[in-house]
Amino acid sequence: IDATIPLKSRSLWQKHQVKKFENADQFEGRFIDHVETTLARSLYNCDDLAAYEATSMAVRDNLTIDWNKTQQKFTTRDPKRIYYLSLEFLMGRALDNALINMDISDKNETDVNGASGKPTKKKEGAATNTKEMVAESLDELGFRLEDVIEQEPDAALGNGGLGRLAACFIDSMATENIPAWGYGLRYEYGIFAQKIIDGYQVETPDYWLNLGNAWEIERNEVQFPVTFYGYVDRSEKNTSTLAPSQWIGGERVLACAYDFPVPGYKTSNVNNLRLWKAKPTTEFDFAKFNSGDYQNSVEAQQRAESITACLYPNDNFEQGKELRLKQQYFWCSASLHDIIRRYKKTKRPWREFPDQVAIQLNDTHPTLAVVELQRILVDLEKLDWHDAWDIVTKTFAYTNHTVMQEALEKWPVGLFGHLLPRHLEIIYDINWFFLQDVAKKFPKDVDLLSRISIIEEGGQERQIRMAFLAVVGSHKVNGVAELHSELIKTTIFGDFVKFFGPSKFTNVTNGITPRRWLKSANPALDKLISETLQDPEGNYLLDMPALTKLSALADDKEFQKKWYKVKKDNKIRLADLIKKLNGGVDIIDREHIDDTLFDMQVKRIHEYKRQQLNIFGVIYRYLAMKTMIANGASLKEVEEKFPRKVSFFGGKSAPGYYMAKLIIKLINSVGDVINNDVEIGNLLKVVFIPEYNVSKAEIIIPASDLSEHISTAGTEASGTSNMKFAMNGGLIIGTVDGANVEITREIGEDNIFLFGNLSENVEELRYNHQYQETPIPEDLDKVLKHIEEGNFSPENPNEFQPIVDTIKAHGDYYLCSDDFDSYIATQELVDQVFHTQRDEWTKKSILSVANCGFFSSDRCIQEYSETIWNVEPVKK
Ligand code: CBF
Repeated sequence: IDATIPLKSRSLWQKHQVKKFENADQFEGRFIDHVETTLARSLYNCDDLAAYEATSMAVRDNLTIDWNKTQQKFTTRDPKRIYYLSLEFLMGRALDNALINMDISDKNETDVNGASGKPTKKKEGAATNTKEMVAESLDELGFRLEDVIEQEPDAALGNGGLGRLAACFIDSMATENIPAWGYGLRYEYGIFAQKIIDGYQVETPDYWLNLGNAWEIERNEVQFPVTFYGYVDRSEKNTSTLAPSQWIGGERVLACAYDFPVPGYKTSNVNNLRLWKAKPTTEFDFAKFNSGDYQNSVEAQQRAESITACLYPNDNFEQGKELRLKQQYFWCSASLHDIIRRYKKTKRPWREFPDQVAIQLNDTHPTLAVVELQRILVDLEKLDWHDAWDIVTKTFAYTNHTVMQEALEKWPVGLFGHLLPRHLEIIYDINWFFLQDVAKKFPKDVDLLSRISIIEEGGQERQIRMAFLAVVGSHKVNGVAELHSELIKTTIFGDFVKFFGPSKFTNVTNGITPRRWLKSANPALDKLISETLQDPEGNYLLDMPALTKLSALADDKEFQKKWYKVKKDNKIRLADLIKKLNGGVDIIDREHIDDTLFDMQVKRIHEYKRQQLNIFGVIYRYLAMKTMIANGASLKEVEEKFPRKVSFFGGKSAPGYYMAKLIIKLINSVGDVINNDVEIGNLLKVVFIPEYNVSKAEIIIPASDLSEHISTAGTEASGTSNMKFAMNGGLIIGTVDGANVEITREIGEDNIFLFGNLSENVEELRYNHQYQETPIPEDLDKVLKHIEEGNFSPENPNEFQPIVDTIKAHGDYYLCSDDFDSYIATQELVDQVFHTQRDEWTKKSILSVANCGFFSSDRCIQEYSETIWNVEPVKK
């Protein structure tokens, strides 16, 4: 259907063209409009929630206007586009971010698609800071912006690092003016909400859409049917799997698009995040209906919606459930059809597809897109197999996020072939051609073929190795930190390096968006930095390496004072949150907050991340303090040896991960004992913050003095919270793992506390544990014995035995025993610097911020654009 408005009607459209609000008065008008018409409320019943909704809709109106212009511009200019496929987007809240990003102070920017269609200049004298302007307006209207922002539920459509990385990347793609769209799923239930009951994690559903969602645009006009099951028609002449084949599907559902505008910082370009929701088709099963089975035919339709009902709550672990595979295909198929529909509008030939389209696979979850594109090209567009494959491999690139075996996706061929019979044939053919090439190149290496094959044989059932398929189907593969990118080349993809050569493999070290993780999360630090750099417009947030100028002030006493004041205020802000979460009871000793080290480990709970090592360290400290007291030391003397400290933990465990859940319980039980021990007073506290999510992180991270990134070397691909802490002036204690390595390089080894074994020693240490009894260091042994005696679980003394056993009886896979002594010694060094050389500490904190510009996700997007996607910014 050509829905274009005839020429004669266009002037009328232009006369009534919707305008963005550009000043307080216009915002207030929009706000009241939305309260009265969209929400059907009035000044007599407008509460904070209604104010949040009306504010968001007014802001969204502005974004939508810019979104339309941006998309029109891209259609006209037809640049190469990048599509970022991610099963997770851990967005957090949108309002504050939008207010910061849509700053309407870019007065000098030329607005290409102004009402007249001619370039126009933005009005002089427009408000300069949208957030302040909206805050003032809301105040006039009877609300506080902080309370209004608090009403928004987190969009928690992700598990952890991978999903949050995708959220940072789409922010940076918009900021960098890259023509980009994100594609994902619109889960009705994001990651579960975590309650802590009697110290145990209890999961409750997070129905985040309960109150509607002001940020999404439901696109009823964008729908694609997606097919599952069925069979491939091999009757008559249709015998070759390489020739166009007909897949007669069984079940059909509809993929419906929901769009989320993604504003960039200081640009009027607005990109798009398109999330799919599954709906039943309008086709009705008349056979069932006629046989009187109405109830069943309705139920079958309702089942369609279950595809996008729930995010799988696993991080770094793959479960192999059919519904998960259905989610993946549903999302890949809808996204590809949408991408192709857009491409076809350009009327370009297929061979130009990779010149116009780059698709990034965020982990192996979207690897089916490789197969689906090959199917579309061969079966529907009737391209020759090899021509199609050439297009496919030039289009895709793949980011690997882990080397851990349990996290690498594999699908049993039986389950896969039942759900996607034609795709299985295509995978076999891809593998067949690939293995022929391998055999040609390495005719004598017999084992190589089985090692490198996309199909794993030898187990109970053959499995499809999705990571191998992603490598074969992509033109570039990248890891997410230097160490990790080297490791993938020598471990999981070693054979592929041999076959394809090393140039296919590259590194793009992760990053984070400084708009959310500095300006929005830490307004006080942002203010101090802007003042110091004489940058009232906040331009440094687009050029983070400019922060190095702060280094010159690292020794300046006056500046250090201001710096420390920011940290202290953030610590108080966190103490307030903890008090609120604790039913109004203060755990943190505010009187001594200056002298109390806030030590944090907030991230998913996982044995490889070693929260257990951290809590063993806490127990060690506690026991040592108790021994001193028992030997007659005064509290003052104890404090000299073990200065004041609060150990914060936060994070979710996958619901089915027994050991991680037990670690949460141990942390809480240790907290119960220590926090109630009057003998040690307030010298040590342990706080587990329930329901760690993006909006809590925004309060927790700026308050940190020290944060722990202590994974077994070689296990954490990158980590991104390490960057967030460094960017907020928190120091790091960490292992030589993931991005800690580059953080050290950037900020200097004097400004980070590294400890532990290196990744190159891990294999040998593990081997030794397997064949010899694990030697337990004396101090760790005391800790483990204390746990085994039931001191933290008097009613069930054996409760934590499984944790102890992982070390004593099961080979200590995560090497806690090997790193314990060095961890404790490094913690002692931390204590010493924090308590006796505070100026030194503050200096390190300033230098961390000054030198962490490299970790802006803008730099990542520049690197991806130049070295992998070959896309260019489209600015004005
Ligand atoms: O690359 C982003 C993050 O991804 C993970 O969270 C993942 O899910 N595999 C890794 O564990 C992190 O190290 C990494 O920073």
